[in-house]
Amino acid sequence: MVEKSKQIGSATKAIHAGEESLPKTGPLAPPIHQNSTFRFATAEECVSAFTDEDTGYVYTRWGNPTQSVLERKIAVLEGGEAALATASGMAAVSTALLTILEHGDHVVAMDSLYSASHNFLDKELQRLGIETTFVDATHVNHIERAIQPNTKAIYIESPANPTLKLVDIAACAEVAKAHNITSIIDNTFATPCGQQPIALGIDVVLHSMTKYLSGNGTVIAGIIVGSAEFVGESKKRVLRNFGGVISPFNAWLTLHGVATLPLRLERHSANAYQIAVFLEARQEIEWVRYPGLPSHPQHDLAKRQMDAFGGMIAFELKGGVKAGERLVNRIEICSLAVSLGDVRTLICHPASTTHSQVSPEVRRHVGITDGLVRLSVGLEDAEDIIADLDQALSRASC
Ligand code: LCS
Repeated sequence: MVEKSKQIGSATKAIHAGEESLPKTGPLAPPIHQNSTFRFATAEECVSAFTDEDTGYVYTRWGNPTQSVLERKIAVLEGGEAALATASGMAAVSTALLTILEHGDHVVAMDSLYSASHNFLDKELQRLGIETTFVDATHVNHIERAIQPNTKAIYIESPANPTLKLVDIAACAEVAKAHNITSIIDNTFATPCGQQPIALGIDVVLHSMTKYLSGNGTVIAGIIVGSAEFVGESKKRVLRNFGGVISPFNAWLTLHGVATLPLRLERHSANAYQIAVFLEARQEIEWVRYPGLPSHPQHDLAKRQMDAFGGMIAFELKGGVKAGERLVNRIEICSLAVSLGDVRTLICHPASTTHSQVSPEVRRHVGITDGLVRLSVGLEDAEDIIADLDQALSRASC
């Protein structure tokens, strides 16, 4: 019912999708199947599960009932045919790309990406004889211009970590389709409740579920969503053999997190908007980037393609790195931590932490300045986060 109906809202999907497969009588909340292997009554049953996975589970590296509930839930939320959960967001990035690419292939990727994704595309794929051209994907014509006869994938992040740059997703998908290239988007910052890339024409959506999807800072996990054919290939050819599978416990924690995602995202977004407005008015701050602010250079695009602007803000302190250090040393309610999408407000300095693996030249080129501070706005009362930032900014400028 939930899976078939396009009319059903995302809050209902987040709670009920994927759970249709559970027995009608028994535990209400999806239980955890914390086991590595599965027992069969007969040799025929065992052979049949090996050859046709729809007939049963064999071994948790191949799949697990708890994982399946989570995968159906996210596939329905993203509007994709199927999903494959992975051990981390990076396992989702590498698995999706390795499903498509072979020695001699080429990728066009956005230049502003999460650092490990950038490194994977730049360094690790190069070791396998796969070249990546990085472009400023905020102009989709740059993507098209970089396409070569051997280009097999276009890879973007929107909003990008931590610059909050956006890509015109529908235009990017159109370019990919015109050239018969697989388009992949990392939708971690927006979440399926804030942006629906598959409806905009993208082939493959992936997430670090470590962030908003699980939401409580308890899990490392990832997921790939796409056609049943793509997801099947990812599972059989890559994930099963490379081994980066999700644990049942992390799948279970995540699927209970996802149930509250629509509600959480509303609050993350409402809080972030208030805080972005507050920051923009502060004299200690050079600029603020938030897709929901009219000052965001791509605000019109954000309004067109996003249903919620999310909880991520970037801002530049006038005093650069030193002012940033003073600010993070003075916060009391916000936490100095990497990661994002947590119920708690997290603050970090990407140039010295999350993006320190990216070269200073690339950081400068994509706009990760030394004074850029990233704020992952949590679910506390907005007034309390603002009061904390207010006291920290006032004391940091002394
Ligand atoms: N994609 C994006 C957009 C991310 O922000 C991250 C992690 C990943 C993929 C990788 O996911 P993971 O393997 O960690 O689950 N981003 C982090 C960050 O900004 N701070 O710490 C991790």
